[in-house]
Amino acid sequence: MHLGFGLYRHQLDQDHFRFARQCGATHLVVHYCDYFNQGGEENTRSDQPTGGVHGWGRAGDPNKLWSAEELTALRVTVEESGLKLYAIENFDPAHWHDVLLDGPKKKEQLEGLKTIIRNVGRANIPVFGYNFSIAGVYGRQKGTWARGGAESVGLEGSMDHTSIPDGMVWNMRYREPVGPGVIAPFSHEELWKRLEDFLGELIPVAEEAGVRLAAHPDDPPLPVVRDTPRLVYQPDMYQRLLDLRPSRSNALEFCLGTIAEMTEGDVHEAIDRYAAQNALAYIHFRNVCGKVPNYHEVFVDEGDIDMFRVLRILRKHSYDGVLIPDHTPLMTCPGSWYAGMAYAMGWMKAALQVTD
Ligand SMILES: [Mn+2]
Repeated sequence: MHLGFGLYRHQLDQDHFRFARQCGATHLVVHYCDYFNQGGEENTRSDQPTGGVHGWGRAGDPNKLWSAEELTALRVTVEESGLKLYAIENFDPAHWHDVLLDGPKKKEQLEGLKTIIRNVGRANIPVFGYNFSIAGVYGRQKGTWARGGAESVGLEGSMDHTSIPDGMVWNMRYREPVGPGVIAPFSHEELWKRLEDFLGELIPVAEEAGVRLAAHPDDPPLPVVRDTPRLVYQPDMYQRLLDLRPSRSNALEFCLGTIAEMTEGDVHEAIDRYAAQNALAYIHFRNVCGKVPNYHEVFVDEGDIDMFRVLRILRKHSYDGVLIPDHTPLMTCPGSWYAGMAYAMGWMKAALQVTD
C-alpha cells in the first residue's frame, strides 16, 4: 500500500512535487485536464474545484489529444523529483462530451479516447481514473463544517438543480451554447448503455496498453442531478459496472467519502467486497459526516468512516495500490489548502505505519 498525492494541472511544478514528497508521498495522481482554465466564477485555484451553475473552467482543445511524448515527459519529470506517476485522473470534456451525451462526434471521440489510453500505456503510467457523469461534481455548498470551523463542502438537504445549459457537460463548458436549449431528458438505462459502449470500446485497448481504467462514483451520489441521471450512486452499482466487462483493466477509483455518503450499504462492507475482487486501482482516502442529502466533508479523523478499519480491510486483501487524500477541509492560515493536505498526509502516513 502506497501513500500518494493528487495534483491539479496548474500545480505540476517542482515546488508541488517537493511538497508532495515532504508530506510523505511516494506516488502522484495527476489531474491532467485543467478544471480551472478560464475558471467559473467560484472556482478558485486555491481549493478543490467547486463553482456554481456556470461550472468549473473551460474544457481544453478538442483537437489536441494528450500525446505519449508529453505524458512521458511528465512521468520522467515526476520520477526525477523522486516520485512515481501512478495515475492520470479524468478525461477532458473536450475529448469525450459526445461519448457522455451520445452526440454526433461519439465515434470519433471514442477513437480519440483510445489514442489517449494507448499513449498513457506508452508513457508507462499504469492507471487512468475517470468519472462517467453528465452533471459531474456539482451542487455542493461550502460551510465552516469541519472541526474548529474549517471550511469544507457538503449538502444541507437541498441542491440547486438548474438544468445543464447547452454546451456544458461534466460541469465544464466545451463550447458556446447554441440557443437556449438544455440537455434532453434520458433514462438511467440509457446512461448504462452509454457506459457499456464506452467500456466495450476502451477496455480491450486498455488491456493491450497495460492500463487500468478506474471509475469514480457520482459525487454527490444522488440518483438525479440537474435533470440528468447518475450512474454509480449506491455501492451495489459498482458491481454492475464491473460485471459489464470483467477485466483487470475495468477497475475502480474508490472514493471512500462518496461511498459513505450513499444512502444504502456500508462503506466498510463495500471496500471489503471490492478489494476481495482486486477491483481497486486506487483510493480517495477521505472522510465525511452524514449521507446525501445531508453530509459534510470533514477531516480524515473526524467522520463516520473508521479509517483504521478500512486500512485493516485493505491489508487483509493485500491491497498494493495507492491512497490519496482527494480533498480536505481548508485550514485557517495563509496556506489553507496546503495545511489541510499536509494534515491528512501526516495522519495517513502514521495510520499506515500502525496498521502495518
Ligand atoms: Mn473522490
